[in-house]
Amino acid sequence: MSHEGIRALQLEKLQKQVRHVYDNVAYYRNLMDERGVKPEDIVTLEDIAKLPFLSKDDLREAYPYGMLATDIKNCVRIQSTSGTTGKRVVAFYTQEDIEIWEECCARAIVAAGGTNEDVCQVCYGYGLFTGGPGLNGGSHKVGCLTLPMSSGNTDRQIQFMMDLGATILCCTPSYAAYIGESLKERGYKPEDNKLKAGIFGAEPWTEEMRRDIERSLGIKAYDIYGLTETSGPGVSFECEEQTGMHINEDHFLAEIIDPDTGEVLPEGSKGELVFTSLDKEAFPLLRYRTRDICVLTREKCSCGRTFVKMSKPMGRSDDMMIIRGVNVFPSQIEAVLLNEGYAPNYLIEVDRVNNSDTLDVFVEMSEEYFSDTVKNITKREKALAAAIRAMLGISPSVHLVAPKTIERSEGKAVRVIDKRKRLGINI
Ligand code: DLL
Repeated sequence: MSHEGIRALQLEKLQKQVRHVYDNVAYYRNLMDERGVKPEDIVTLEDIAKLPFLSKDDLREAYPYGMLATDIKNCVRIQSTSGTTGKRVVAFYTQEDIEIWEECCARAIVAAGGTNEDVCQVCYGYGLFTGGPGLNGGSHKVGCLTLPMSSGNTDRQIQFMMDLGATILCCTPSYAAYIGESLKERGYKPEDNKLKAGIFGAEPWTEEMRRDIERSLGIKAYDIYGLTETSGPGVSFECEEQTGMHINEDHFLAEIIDPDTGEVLPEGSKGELVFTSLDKEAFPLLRYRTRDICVLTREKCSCGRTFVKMSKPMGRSDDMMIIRGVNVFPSQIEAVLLNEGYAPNYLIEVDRVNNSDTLDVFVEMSEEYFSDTVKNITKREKALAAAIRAMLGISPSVHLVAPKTIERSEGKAVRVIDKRKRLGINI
């Protein structure tokens, strides 16, 4: 489709979508009314700037049903963000929403060379996380033989991969790297497997990591992006040029804004990515702030696709980290510490060792605990690690340290040291 054709389609869908949201979502209608904007004020695509933004905080406030734009009887599924046990983001889907989502994932598989002759091994997590269900549905739509493996149990992954001749692998890039290492440890060479492509996303990864994975598995590795709030993976995907991800613009309208002022920035600028879902029925978010920082480009792509391309996310405009594929806010860890009777003197250290993320939490003990036996301190560390695991869903290493040994700060406290930055990973 020509750029003009895409814009015309987007405007038509946007006008319909704004009306749908205004009529059905009281939360957003109030935001629009506060700004004095009505659905009929959207006359051109640029008029989208008149609409208010939505953020994760709005979704938390409206939890669980406040953003639902259709009757529950029309919804057939929910998916949810990883991580928090508090107010998660819960996204709702009608059957039509699922069809479109899976179509977007199918496009990603086709762009990676997938056809109905492929065997597609999906080892993203299944369940509430969108990765497994999204790529599973996309793989069905392409007509691939789908292996719904979910994550973990690497022995079984390798057995099925080799015995059934998987040709496409879908998982997080860190898990792909781990599978590569595990194959090598078991004496396999890259040419021993039948894989030709991998579709990897859900966390930041570098070009170096791409080359590593490509070498160790003997494949071409493609990036895929998405977030629960916009339905999941498949908002954008890489083609064979591997120079950014094409956004499915017939379903999502992308803007880049200045994260501080909210001002819409011209194409080519680096800023925060904002999405409007153009045809979702159940959970249609308008101007949703992703907090992902990136650049959009409309340069002609050799693959022939005309959809705009987004760069890999270059960081975030909030303090969310992605650790082993799980979204983690430092405030969640702090909440556990306070709950467990510790003072908020702590330091979180994140690193990536052998392609796997590590999470270390250093916490000061009170004078009273400090005089404890080593056995008791170890017991306390284990209990705290279990409490953090219960909150985040991933296990940290907890280190209780002597009182007053964590550096105090005079300004903003430095709570997080993300050593993955040395690898060029900005999370
Ligand atoms: O991670 C959806 C997904 C599943 C995408 C499988 C790709 C593959 P959430 O758990 O809601 O959804 O996390 C969304 O993850 O805002 C980004 O910060 C980050 N993210 C997702 N894909 C990429 C990627 C899924 N390819 C958040 N590169 C987003 C870098 C990514 N970061």
